[in-house]
Amino acid sequence: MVQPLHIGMIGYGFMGRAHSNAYRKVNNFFDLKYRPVLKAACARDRDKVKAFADTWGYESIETDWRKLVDRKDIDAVDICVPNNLHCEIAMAAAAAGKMILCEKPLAMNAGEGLRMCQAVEQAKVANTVWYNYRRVPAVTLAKKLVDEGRLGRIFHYRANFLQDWTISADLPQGGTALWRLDVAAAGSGVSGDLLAHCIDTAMWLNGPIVSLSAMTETFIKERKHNLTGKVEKVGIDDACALMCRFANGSLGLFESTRYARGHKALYTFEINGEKASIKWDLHDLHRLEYFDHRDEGQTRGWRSIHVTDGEHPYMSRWWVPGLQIGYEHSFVHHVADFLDSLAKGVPCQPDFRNALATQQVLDAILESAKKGTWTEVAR
Ligand code: SOE
Repeated sequence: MVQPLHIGMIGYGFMGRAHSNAYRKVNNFFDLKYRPVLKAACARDRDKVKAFADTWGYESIETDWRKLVDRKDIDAVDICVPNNLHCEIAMAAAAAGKMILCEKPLAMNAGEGLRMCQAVEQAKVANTVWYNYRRVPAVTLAKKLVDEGRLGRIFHYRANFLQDWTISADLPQGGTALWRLDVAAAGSGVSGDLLAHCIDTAMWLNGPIVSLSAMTETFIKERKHNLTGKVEKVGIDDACALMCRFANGSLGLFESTRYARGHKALYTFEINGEKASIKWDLHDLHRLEYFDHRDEGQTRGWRSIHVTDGEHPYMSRWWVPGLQIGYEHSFVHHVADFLDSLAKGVPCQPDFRNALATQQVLDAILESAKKGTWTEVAR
């Protein structure tokens, strides 16, 4: 018997849509013990949240997240609001005994993240953070190849997340659509928003980052604030360059920016090992490039693996070999894995504790950039 899992969604932006879509589709493609039921959507603007609820099929609405968290008919709370609300909502949800699915980054900083970990661990509620790129099949395949030891000793990890949507100085900061530019709501800029994805994937594939040196820049120093109507200082990092050491002795090089003209969401990573290398590109997300030095010399070269076969991660659930899936499916996979982890009674990674490690790296990045020094990552 499939059991219902009643979802309470807080927020209705881009991620509210991505997650709702995943909840609706997951049982059509995966055999699971649980089925998400879209019980309630919550946001301050009644008309907007009503329209969102109608579009995605939520049974009811709330305009105060505290009411949603207290509702007896909600099993799991999905936090899709700006970063400055993650901690307060998660603490209340854990205290109310709700499972929590929280958007990335986990929190504004590691201090908040730690409190969130303690709250869910004390309440013993299932929890996960939506670092969705782990569940793009080609990225999951990369993890499998690394874990099988095919790359041998790892020397280099290189990643970028490049965008260009904030170059205009006329773009305001703050408010519903542009909270990512407001340090009070976001905590940081590209480091927490984009680099966080790269760091999560990197530590999943290549282990902990132990020390680092980072450089950040805010290219546009002042922007009109949507909430006050005044021109205010910009407190976020517009761009970040990072070099670091991993615990396994490999070197990491990362860049994230919203000022790379022409790039909309170019997330790429490459890993170079003693025996083999792999690389991946979000713009071509169903492919994994693989070079194996053990191949016969004359035909040795980069293989472009079209990750669409039934034997590839998640792909047996979708179409026939050769037909690809996309960005939205990474969220469907995350929900499938979350529901499966509930059935098995195991954590769904990244859980809060795992995502805290990324938060600790993010804190070290901001500290290093501010002080201009090499920084150890606190654990
Ligand atoms: C920012 O533009 C953003 O939407 C991030 O917030 C997401 O996490 C990333 O996946 C795509 O870009």
